[in-house]
Amino acid sequence: MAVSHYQVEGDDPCDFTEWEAAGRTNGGACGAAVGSWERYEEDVDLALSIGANAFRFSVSWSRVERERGRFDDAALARYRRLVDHCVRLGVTPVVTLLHYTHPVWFHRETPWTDRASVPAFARFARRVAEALGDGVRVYTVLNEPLVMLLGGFLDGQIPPGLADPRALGLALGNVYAAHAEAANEIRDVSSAAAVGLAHNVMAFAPERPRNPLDRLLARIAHGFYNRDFLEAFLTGRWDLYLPPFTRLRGRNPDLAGSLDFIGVNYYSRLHLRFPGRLRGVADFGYRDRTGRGLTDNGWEIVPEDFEPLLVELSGYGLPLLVSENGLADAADRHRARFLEEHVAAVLRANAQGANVSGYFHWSLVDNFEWLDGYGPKFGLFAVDRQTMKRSPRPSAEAFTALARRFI
Ligand code: IFM
Repeated sequence: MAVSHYQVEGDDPCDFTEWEAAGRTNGGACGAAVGSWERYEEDVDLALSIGANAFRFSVSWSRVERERGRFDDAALARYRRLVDHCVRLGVTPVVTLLHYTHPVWFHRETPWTDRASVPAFARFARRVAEALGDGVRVYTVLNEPLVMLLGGFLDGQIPPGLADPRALGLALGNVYAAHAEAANEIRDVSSAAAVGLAHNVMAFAPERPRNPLDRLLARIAHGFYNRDFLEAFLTGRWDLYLPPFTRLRGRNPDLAGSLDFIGVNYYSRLHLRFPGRLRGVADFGYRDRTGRGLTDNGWEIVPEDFEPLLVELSGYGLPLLVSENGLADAADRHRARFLEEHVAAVLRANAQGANVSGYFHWSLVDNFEWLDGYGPKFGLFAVDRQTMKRSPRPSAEAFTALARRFI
């Protein structure tokens, strides 16, 4: 089961809070979220009650280091209690160190475009690993770093809100280096820990299946988004092409060998059409080509593309973990079938040798969905945000049935 700090904890001033205050989101302020800072143990109990045996959460950098260089022992101790609770119940804690948000000082003092970001992140990683101790055996250090980089440095949709390919290139190199150094720190503190990342993977299709340019763009998007960015973690070298004119190249020998496993966040498929009418070389969007209907936030449901993606990524020779998979579905019309079909895709991939060793559903509870606020409902449990009461949706039973079969 997966959650992330900002989306559930509440009252955590950080760069995203400033973004909300500046009116840069469509969905309003995060505010109290769903109160998990006070309810994490209850949330783990809920996950266990429906059959989960692992709990993926993230540590809030802004809580732990609200002021640069001053670590908050009480915040670290709170996460330690969460880990201890998981361990006591036999639920494996899986910890992410950067799930989109940063302390307010970060973009001002040590932004990703500056090499100083690397030791800043590595120091935070070490402090967290020391505080959480050996109870944590699995780290997905960065969550969806490519989404963070494209959104923050090319699209300008999330902090720091830049649209500058040069800044993107600098930030990319430093994010890679930060991962490598954080991996070293974690392994130094906790030699048994497995280190990975949670990589957002998309299926890409040509909008017009016979159009050669749409097909070419879908191939380029797949290479760039699903493979080339990830391969740098294995080879220590990157050469990323973003049509029409952006090429990002670099190397960092410390990056090679910095992963013990690859976490895969999979949700949907994008259809590409040349030329882009709005901007760039292509328009891309979701279409209901499988006839299953779109999710509440308009995403296509495509379990059939999950299997080949997993098989392809398994070619890198590392174990895979499905670190997120889920959908926005307030009425719970699609979720049970979505779960069953995606787990079936994992099993088929494994039958072809993919070595997927776990599945995390996104999400345990409804939560704050970034730019879209509290609109999309991803939870197996609905949350009444007045009382913070969690109530299972019917699909929680489908999750339990799968957990009984496969755990
Ligand atoms: O809610 C997000 C999560 O923070 C990162 N992966 C995708 C989810 C659904 O959009």
